[in-house]
Amino acid sequence: MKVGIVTIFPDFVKVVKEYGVIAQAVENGLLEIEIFNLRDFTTDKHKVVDDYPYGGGPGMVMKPEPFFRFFNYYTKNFGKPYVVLTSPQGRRLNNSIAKELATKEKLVIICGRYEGIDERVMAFVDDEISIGDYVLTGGELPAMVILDVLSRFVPGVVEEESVKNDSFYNDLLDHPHYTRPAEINGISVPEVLTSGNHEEVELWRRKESLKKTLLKRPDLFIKHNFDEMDKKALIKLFREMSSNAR
Ligand code: 58G
Repeated sequence: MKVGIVTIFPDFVKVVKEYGVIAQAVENGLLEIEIFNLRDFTTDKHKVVDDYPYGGGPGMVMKPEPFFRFFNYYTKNFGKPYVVLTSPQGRRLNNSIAKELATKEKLVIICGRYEGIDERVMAFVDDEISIGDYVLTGGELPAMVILDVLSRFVPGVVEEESVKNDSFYNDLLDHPHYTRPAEINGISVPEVLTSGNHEEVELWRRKESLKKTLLKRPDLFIKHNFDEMDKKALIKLFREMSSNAR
């Protein structure tokens, strides 16, 4: 999959492809990330990308011409991309939207700055996405968040098992994790995890997921579709909670 990010701060955005799982995915050819400097698509000596708003008012607006020249350049060279604009007015990002974006062969994410973008650029925009109900100084951090979350759904980027875990059970919070040593500061790893009983481990993890979700995110808990393992885990959890109360 090919992802382009259009920004006036390419150095700020480029770090997203230089670390961890995303860097590996780029190395393995699973992800192709290209960062475009919007100023490269200006024609004037001073590479101006903003201008005063018609009608007056505070702040500046991103000029349309550099975007038009970018879309023209991109489409001529690579074909028509799916274009996302990061904005507080967009639909709220979640795993399911990320999964959808990960199916696009060519994705372009536009990072806005200033007060906004000339409305005529919207003719090229397929999708507006927000990462939450707050206003940032620019769309670069949302673009990096979108790239990060969608990359987990590009086949081969993270282990199949962990995507499966995530997409099947993403309406529940994660269970606790432990690694060596078996005891530290007088606190031991739960016995079941060292028992070697895979089924019991699975059930314990589900119980802990359900418990954490119920306590921290009751909104997610009530929406959850409970399967057979959930029911077994819940019975275990209720027993445990009521014996703690006695
Ligand atoms: C309209 C108005 C379009 C995304 C302003 C674009 C971007 C928060 C989010 C803009 C953002 C989010 C101006 C600065 C968008 C630009 C940018 N803030 N919640 N700020 O995802």
